[in-house]
Amino acid sequence: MKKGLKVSMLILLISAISLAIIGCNDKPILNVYNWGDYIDPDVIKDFEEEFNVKVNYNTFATNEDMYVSIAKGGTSYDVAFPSDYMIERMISEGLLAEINKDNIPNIKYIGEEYLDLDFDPGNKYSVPYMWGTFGILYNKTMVDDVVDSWDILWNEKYAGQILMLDSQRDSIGVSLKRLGYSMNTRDLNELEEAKNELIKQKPLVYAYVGDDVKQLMVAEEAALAVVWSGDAVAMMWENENLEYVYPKEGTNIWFDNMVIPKNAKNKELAEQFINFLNRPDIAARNVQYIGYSTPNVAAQELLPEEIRNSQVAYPSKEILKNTEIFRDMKDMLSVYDELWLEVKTER
Ligand code: N2P
Repeated sequence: MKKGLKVSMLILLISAISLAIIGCNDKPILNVYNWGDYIDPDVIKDFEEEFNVKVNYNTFATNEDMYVSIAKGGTSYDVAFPSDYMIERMISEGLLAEINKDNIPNIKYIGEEYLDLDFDPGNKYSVPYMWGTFGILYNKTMVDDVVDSWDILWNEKYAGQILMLDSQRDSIGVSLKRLGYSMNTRDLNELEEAKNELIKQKPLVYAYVGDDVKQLMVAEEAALAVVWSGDAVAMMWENENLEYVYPKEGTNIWFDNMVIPKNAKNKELAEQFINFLNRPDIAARNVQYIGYSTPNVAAQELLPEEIRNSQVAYPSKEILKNTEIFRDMKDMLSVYDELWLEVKTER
């Protein structure tokens, strides 16, 4: 074969292969950034099929990790799922795009108590996804004291059997609440005291955990853990010795909403995804998979009675009265950051 012919055949072959590759990949891509263990994978598949798109799904473990990737990272995400105080911060730093509600008609299914909250008045930048509390999950066969106070997490009897959340606002919040202080305190003496208590507690702590809390508690490798309510529900499905308690000193209530970062590449598709997740049948299915509490009233009605009536997922007004929502600490943020760093690096 002549050299010229060979070269043109090679070019032809390369173009055919590239065309085939492009052909498979020409679907619009939605970049999603969510907490680990926080969606039913089939819900993503259904969205991909129904909208003929590809979802790139990435996960994070804490609000702070998510913030760093979005504020400083190179990846542009189309949808992310921060909590209340972090949404407040991202709005104030101009990191979020305004959401076009015309593309989210399913927002009508959200209960009004989950809308128009202080961290995002008018829901200009965020649409509710899940909400919950955190509390103490304990194993009834491993703990013989009454569990009704954060104090039990400082009881030496349970040394090596206590799990704390590897999440700064949550763990600092536990320590502050136990001392009778606000989880949003700006008082340096209170913060110092909370820090010293966390350092004092450290030898009793088996580990600071994220999603691995589930495996450890279900396998009965620890007796007591600070957990988010939805994870408590999911763990109680797996092990009937587990019980969730709202400590009497009070706890945190949180709201995880969906947002669109300002540098999103596919804003309209992001809005379609947010709308899809608020379709009552989809939201109900998702909740039954992950265990968390939905703000979608129409979805709540589709849930089996044992979930709908669960005090863990849907606590009474009485319990909710004794909860506090995290606020963005703004100028005090570095104090909280430094405090947590000291706790984590203390030996
Ligand atoms: C799920 C994480 C839940 C987030 N693994 C609590 N805000």
